[in-house]
Amino acid sequence: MENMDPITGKVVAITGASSGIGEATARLLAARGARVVLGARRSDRLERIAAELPPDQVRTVATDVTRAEDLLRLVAVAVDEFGRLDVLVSNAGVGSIGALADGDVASWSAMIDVNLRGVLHGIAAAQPVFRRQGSGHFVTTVSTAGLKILPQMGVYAGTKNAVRTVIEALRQESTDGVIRTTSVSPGFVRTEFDGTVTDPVLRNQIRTNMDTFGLAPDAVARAIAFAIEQPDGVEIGDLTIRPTVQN
Ligand code: NJP
Repeated sequence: MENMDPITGKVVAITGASSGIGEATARLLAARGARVVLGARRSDRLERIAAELPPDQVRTVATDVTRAEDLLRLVAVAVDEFGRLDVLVSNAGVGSIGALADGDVASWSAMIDVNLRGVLHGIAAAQPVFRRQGSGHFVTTVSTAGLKILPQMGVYAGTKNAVRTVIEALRQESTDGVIRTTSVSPGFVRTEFDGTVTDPVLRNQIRTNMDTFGLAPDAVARAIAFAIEQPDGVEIGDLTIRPTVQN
């Protein structure tokens, strides 16, 4: 149909859809006619968001990305309910930020499980579906923390840059035109992300930055939509979206 929004009708599964960037992305894509499958652990939040979207365009799936089987279920719900999966937005992430001297091995491991293993679980779950369909798009939220390395953010940035590396390999393994990949690097965005920072001083600093100059989550959602709305043959590989005043 002429003039139809290229996002209309797409089936998009989103992890970390219960707040922040994931929620904003779900709302924006649904408003543009996409069918969205929302994944996160907080089902109550997912249900509240879903209740505000057209019922025929939304499904929710309780999803812990550290569990490979949960990603399989998220993808299966998209295929069972909407007939296919066009895009997986792997957006769930935590920020256990702190000095390496803290030696907080438990928090590092938990963060690796979400930020890196969680993305791998999504690739493993969605890639067979994308290949069967002959098309599919992985959009992954990484971070400007991986572009400009800062103290206290080493392990967090490490998880995000590990993901960036995996996505680049996936891109090179997929130059047959079936799979598109996009890495999205946000700077400070006003979300609940500070909630996962354990160190109270760092948490306050990050909250202050977010509240002072952080972007609205919708700014990142619009960048994600830009990558998704491109024709199949056009891959937007990397997008960096930061507040103009962020150093
Ligand atoms: O933060 P927040 P953002 N399984 O806390 C989910 C990156 N980023 O929107 O499970 C499944 O509002 C959690 O859901 P729930 C950041 O690294 C941000 O800012 O219900 N989901 C929630 O929906 C992350 O990758 C900034 O608790 C899990 C979501 O993740 C992405 O942006 C800067 C989960 C987090 O939403 C979205 O974060 C930057 C699990 N095990 C990168 N654990 C920034 N905000 O400034 C967590 O460079 N979630």
